[in-house]
Amino acid sequence: MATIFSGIKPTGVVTLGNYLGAMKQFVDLQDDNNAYYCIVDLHSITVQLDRVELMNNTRKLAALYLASGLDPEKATIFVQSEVKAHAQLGWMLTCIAGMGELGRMTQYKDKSQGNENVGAGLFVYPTLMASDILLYNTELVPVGDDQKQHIELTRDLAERFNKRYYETFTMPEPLIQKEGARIMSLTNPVKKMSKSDTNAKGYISMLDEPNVIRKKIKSAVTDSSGVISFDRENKPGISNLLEIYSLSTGTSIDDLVKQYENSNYGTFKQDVAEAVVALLEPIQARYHELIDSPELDEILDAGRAKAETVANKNLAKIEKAMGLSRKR
Ligand code: AQP
Repeated sequence: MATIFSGIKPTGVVTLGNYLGAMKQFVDLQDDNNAYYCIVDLHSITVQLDRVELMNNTRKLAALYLASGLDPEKATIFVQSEVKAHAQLGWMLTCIAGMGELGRMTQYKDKSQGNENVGAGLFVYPTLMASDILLYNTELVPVGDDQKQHIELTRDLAERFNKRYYETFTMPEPLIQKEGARIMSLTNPVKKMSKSDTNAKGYISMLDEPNVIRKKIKSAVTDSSGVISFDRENKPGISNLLEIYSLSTGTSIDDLVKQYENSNYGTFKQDVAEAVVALLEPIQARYHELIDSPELDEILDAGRAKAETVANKNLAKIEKAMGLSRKR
């Protein structure tokens, strides 16, 4: 049994990429582990968001966590900003992080590109993520592979803290799946699918209506060879659809390639779309039952209380290790 922590930013409605790369694993891991799954709203304010939209997104994400199969009896589900220790430890870790190492984070480089007024929050984001993870003595962090560099930084900060002060932190390891670790944009399959993409055709939201899903997959960018085979470099669009299809149905990519040997892209895309619709329809039905229910608030309140107890206890130890306590 390992301690697990992971989170998703409520910057928009979660995508099929977030689900296949992260959330699906969350569900598989909740049975035999001590799992914490967070809605990391403090991370989402690193970009400017409308306040009401953010509140709605937070609630939607909580409902989608549950609708996807997360069970509050097994996992602790909570909102990051409600457990104040995250921000406190985030500041303490910011003070031991270097400008150079933060500047090397590819996500920061990508998101700040060409923007001179980029927010300072985006720059220090990885120290808050380190705080989320280290606060619970986390051993495993299930993430998509875009987050690998941030986990490495978390380990560096933990090691630095342990050497400089006391042996305080557990070293976390990333848990990245072989398949689904990077679902790509439907309009530009060399770029990852993102919920904040300004072009909604690039992503499938977990709440897209079946006909919207069909349309988006039908217009997904592919190539002109007409052959259905897996080759990420030369056929990124078809390879991405094969991966989505495989993860949505549990059929291996090799079997799908054999099955579609003599098919055209039109038939293949239609079947991919139906597989995604079949995957998301039951999740959406459960989501609609939960979104306005008092049960959702009760679950989040209980999750906050549970997370807070562990986080506050650990924060007191970490503060003491750093000298943030009065000499009596
Ligand atoms: N395209 C993806 N394929 C596989 N996994 C993905 N993840 C994100 N996109 C993909 C994984 O989802 C988890 C939650 O991510 P996040 O919301 O905290 O941040 P993100 O990685 O920046 O996700 P987005 O959708 O791209 O958000 P925006 O557009 O707001 O920046 C993580 O485990 C991530 O790896």
